[in-house]
Amino acid sequence: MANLQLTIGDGVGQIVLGRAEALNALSRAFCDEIDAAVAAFEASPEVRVILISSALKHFCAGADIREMSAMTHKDAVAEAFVGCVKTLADARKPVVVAVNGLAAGGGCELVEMCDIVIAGESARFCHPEITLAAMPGAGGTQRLARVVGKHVAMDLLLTGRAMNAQEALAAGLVSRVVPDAELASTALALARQIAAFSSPVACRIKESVRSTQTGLAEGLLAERERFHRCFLEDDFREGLQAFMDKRPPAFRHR
Ligand code: CO8
Repeated sequence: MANLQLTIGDGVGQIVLGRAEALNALSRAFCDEIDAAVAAFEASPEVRVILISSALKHFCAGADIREMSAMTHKDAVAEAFVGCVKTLADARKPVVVAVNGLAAGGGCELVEMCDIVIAGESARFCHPEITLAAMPGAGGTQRLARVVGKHVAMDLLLTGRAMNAQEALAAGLVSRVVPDAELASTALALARQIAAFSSPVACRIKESVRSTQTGLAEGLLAERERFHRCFLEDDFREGLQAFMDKRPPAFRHR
């Protein structure tokens, strides 16, 4: 299977994630592919709404931990590394995401960058970065806290626990929950509905709603700098190694 399936129809540009060997883990190359697809759909006059979904049993297992284990602090700073896609959050066109199974870490941040979140009943959302002695670097502390509020965000970010679809709906992270069997059809019908409205108006509504998020850009920069500090810490190396060794980590708190 190719890593991405891209189709355009009825004004909807669909991106189906299918990096099967690592449950859609966001390697740099995979992120580049997704970013290029978003950029192409943003530029295409045939696309008025972007729809993202997964072809696998999970939505996305987050940043690619194996790839990251070789990265130094200097590398991370030099490439402004965030363990997630970079262009999606700035898309002008509305983005609908259909989530099945787990959206973890960078996978959850990818969801948080989208505009309307349709969850199948199997969907679960988590930020397990802390279990690796890491923290989110692509908006997880910023967009999540703005959506679900400080106390729910802290519960998720400081424990790494997963929220199920109903809990995520109640918390405001998800727009609608549907049976898994209806996930694809519901998300596509919704994307087509929006695509049938005037595109400049839909884009201006999105722009206007986004403008309520004052201070986000500054928060994202500060988060990224804090995230990069993890690469200097022993516990982070231990967290990544423990994941790859399939054993619990032994943190030394430094
Ligand atoms: N990166 C790389 N490979 C992965 C990842 C990942 N995030 N997740 C799964 N894989 C690989 C597994 O190693 C496995 O490979 P192999 O067959 O060669 O051993 C394959 O995908 C299938 O995975 P599992 O056998 O574990 O499948 P399960 O169905 O049993 O479990 C889970 C699925 C629950 C998703 C499980 O794989 C898991 O917990 N994955 C890790 C999730 C995670 O912690 N993600 C967050 C990463 S941190 C992040 O995204 C934010 C950025 C911070 C970056 C700094 C730290 C890296």
